[in-house]
Amino acid sequence: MAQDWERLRREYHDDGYVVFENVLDRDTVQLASDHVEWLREKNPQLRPEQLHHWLMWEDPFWTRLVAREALLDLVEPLLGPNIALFASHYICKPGGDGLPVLWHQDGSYWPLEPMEVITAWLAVDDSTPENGCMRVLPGSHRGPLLRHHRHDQDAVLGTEIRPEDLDEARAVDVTVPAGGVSLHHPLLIHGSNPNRSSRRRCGLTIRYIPTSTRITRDDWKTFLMRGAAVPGVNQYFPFPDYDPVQHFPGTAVMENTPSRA
Ligand SMILES: O=C(O)CCC(=O)C(=O)O
Repeated sequence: MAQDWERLRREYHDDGYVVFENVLDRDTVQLASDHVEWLREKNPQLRPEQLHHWLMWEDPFWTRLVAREALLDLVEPLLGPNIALFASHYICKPGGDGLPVLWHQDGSYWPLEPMEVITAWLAVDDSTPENGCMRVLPGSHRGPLLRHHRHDQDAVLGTEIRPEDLDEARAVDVTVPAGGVSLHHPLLIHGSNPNRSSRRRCGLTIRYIPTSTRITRDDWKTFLMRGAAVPGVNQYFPFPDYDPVQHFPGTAVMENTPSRA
């Protein structure tokens, strides 16, 4: 679907985030939803908010999902034509039991030089205040990286910006219908409440970098999504082949669906 690139640039620049609806088609979103349940069954030892990128490295459905043209089209106006994947993580908050994400800035965690990266947050379910949608402090990406402290709460991340260090009254809810995407800046202060509803809230975080950004950890796998690699910066891995015995069966189905809604 044609998107409003001017709105994208303006809101991302001014507010540090922007929301687009109907980015992926219904069938692909349903496959992603089934994929999450498949992953949860395969990894019962993990909290469903912690379905992390190392599970993606050998997963042909996941690597192909994050390479959908409609997603890359959204980040290209901001990152340029040469795009790689840094990481991806399903944060799936089950109804009644989903953990919060305390206030943080992504840029405090990541092994990237420079910190040029954009998160695309794909709503696998309708994401609303009731089921713990993302909350952001608009414009906070134009401020500094704040101090993050360790805490002892049951939450998705182990550190937080303490509430007394920010103006929580300025927070806005980022409501995103299933199939929509919010983009956010690595310095944007954001988080989310626990899921107190009976409805699952699953989002897929996808962290895209320009190929000029170096991943400074050796034990990392990354994939080239679009355009060209910069020589000497990052090693890109081939997408894993699909094996119907060990992989999510929806992989074959998705390969036959259009990459743009
Ligand atoms: O899914 C959430 O609730 C939070 C997402 C988040 O913190 C992120 O994408 O950086």
